[in-house]
Amino acid sequence: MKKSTQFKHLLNSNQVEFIMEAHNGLSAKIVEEAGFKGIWGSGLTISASTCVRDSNELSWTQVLDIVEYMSDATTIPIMLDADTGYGNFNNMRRLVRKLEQINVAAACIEDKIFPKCNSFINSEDQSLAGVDEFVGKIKAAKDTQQDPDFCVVARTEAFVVGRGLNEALDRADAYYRAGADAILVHSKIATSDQILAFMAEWHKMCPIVIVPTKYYSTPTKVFADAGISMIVWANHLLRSSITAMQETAARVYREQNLMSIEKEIATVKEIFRLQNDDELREAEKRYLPRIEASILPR
Ligand code: SPV
Ligand code: MG
Repeated sequence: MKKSTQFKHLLNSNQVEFIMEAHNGLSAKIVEEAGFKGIWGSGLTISASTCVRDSNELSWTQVLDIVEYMSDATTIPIMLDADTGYGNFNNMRRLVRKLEQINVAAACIEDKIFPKCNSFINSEDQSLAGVDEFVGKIKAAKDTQQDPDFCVVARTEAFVVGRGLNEALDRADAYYRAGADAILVHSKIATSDQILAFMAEWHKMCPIVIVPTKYYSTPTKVFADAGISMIVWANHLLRSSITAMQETAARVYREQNLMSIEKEIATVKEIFRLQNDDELREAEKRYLPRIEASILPR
């Protein structure tokens, strides 16, 4: 099944679905091998993995170079966190064309202003895009896609910048009417109160996606009962790898040998497996001419 179709089915399934963050080809493959049915191409973790800020410091083509490796390494769909669409409606159209070419299933765009800033940094000072401008961007994306199953997920940052429930609902409603396949409602508070208040009023017009990074202590069943369609675990592979790398670097620096670390880390053989090295060995047997002993110089 096409990746876009897989993703559309996930969004519209009658149970809550989960997608996990990845930030390069390797982490994307690890997400798939863990059993996840989809990948969140996180703006935060893709930028952090290059050690630049989540403020559109990477150009959109640099982001897509990374996402293409993620797409090539996996068979499950990717939803790219495409920030604001990297510009206006016209940049959005070009983005959709390129995402389809590299087999990315969905783009999530947020109603902020380019260059965006991460939702957890000085968010009360951040501005929202005008509703009309953002609606035009959604329509432009939907009109551009060639594959009918490519999904555009519209994210509202109304709660994040300190606006209330009514504005979140009004924006979600406008984005849904503009053709968004789902709405991502973001919240940065430590409880799920804003999300649950939103769900109580939303009446299931289209699927709702959430990112419970800050309200992680809410049991998943609460979200399922509230009718949430998709949960994004947005940054947890990058965060766990940071901890692991810091511990390994510190220990090897301190101990000046590899003795204590060796048994706790992935083997080199495991790297080869993830790179699918066996396939190359098999292909060599098929395609690489053998150097016959008879033609070797004496
Ligand atoms: C991301 O993963 O880049 C997101 C989610 O947009 S958040 O960091 O919570 O804004
Ligand atoms: Mg982001």
